[in-house]
Amino acid sequence: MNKLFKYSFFGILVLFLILSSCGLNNITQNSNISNNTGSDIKLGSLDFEYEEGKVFVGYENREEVNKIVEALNGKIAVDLPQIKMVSIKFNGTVEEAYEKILKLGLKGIRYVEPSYKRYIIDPKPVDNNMINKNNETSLNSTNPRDDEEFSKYLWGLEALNVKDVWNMGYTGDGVIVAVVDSGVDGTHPDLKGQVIEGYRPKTGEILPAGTDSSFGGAHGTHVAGTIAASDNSLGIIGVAPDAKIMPIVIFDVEGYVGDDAVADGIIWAVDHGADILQNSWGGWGYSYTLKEAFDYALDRDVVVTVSAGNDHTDQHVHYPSGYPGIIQVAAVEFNGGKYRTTWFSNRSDAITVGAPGVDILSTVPQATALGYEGGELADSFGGLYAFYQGTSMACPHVSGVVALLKEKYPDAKVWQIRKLIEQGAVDIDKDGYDHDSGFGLVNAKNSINLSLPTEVEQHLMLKHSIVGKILYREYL
Ligand SMILES: [Ca+2]
Ligand SMILES: [Ca+2]
Repeated sequence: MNKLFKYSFFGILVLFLILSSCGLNNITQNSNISNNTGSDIKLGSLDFEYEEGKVFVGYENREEVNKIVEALNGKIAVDLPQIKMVSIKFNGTVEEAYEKILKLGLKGIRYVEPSYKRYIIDPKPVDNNMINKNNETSLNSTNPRDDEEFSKYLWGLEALNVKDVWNMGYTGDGVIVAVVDSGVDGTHPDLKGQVIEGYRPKTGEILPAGTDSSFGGAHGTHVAGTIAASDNSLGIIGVAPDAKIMPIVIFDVEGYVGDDAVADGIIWAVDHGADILQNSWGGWGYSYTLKEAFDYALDRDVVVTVSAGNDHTDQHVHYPSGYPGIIQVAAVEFNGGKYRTTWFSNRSDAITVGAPGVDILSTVPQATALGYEGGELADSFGGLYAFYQGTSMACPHVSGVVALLKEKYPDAKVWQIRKLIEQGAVDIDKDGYDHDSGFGLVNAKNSINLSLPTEVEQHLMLKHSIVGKILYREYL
């Protein structure tokens, strides 16, 4: 897809979003369903891509759910009492289901919504000229890139000032990062010992430590390497080389598993000790189910990082990046002697910081792994590596920095970690906070040297949501 086409495409998409936002306060309008039954059930918008034959029901009163199952002649697929949600499979359209449910006149049902489609944020094609430029340019000779086999390619580590933090003794030891993605090849020589037990919500399967779970492709393995590739002189080194990776497979063999299964995966990760949830994926359509699953994590001091997306748009309706309380990451390049946000990175007033997202070398699945998609370099033990770029590659740099901070401050609240990330960032692009890079380029050294904020500031987050309300929410 060439650039011009891409810009035109997103122009049309933005226009579509503006048009479709006309009825935001009554999200049922566009689907010609009138919620005039006196019911206060919130209905998810049908203006975005979703799956037929499935609805998610959020409840206060579990008994009422059975009436819905009966009316739809359906079956419960996923049942998550932790967030008071069930998903129901049935024969028919979601629009028909909405009508049937509203007719029941139920009390104690909070919301009914469709199963929206979401996608891995695809890496952008890498321009080989850019690789050479970034490899050869000395960003700052006082910030070396370590001495792994391919350290010369790891410009992101230098941009983050991360080696100084390792020298202070912080390497992510004892911190668990859940990589909510396409699975991870735990058999890769540079991820050996780094991948702990994970979860596959599609099948309910526990994934043993050190195994290959790259069911949905190479993406998750690349993300995992940026966070925690091993300090073993082979290949590359992660931002937090002593952190551990917990794979949560939400892009499985047949693609996205659905917001209900993702919620199951998030709850599993939180209940099994994850300190950070790393998310380089997203899509349109505000989901209450997904929102409440992430809140389940945030309320338990689990930090959530999400990539902003590669669509170049200035928007607020991309989820999970649009949910309050998360750390949203833009992609930064080093170009023309300075750091700046890349052309493809999404813009919005919800960007937290930018991080290296161009020409990022990281681990990819071995030829024997499920997610094998080829690679460009091999280490001396045959481990494969490839250059990817995108906000998907920027986000794990921030997850790595968060892992270093969590080692220093294991009991920190989510809002405190977020503050450290924001306050330590180096201002780039327009002066001060801006819609491209947020607070600027993330910097591990600056952030680790800050003391933990001790008082909750009255700093409220401005967030727009697809339900037409401007949500203010204090930092969790
Ligand atoms: Ca290594
Ligand atoms: Ca700025």
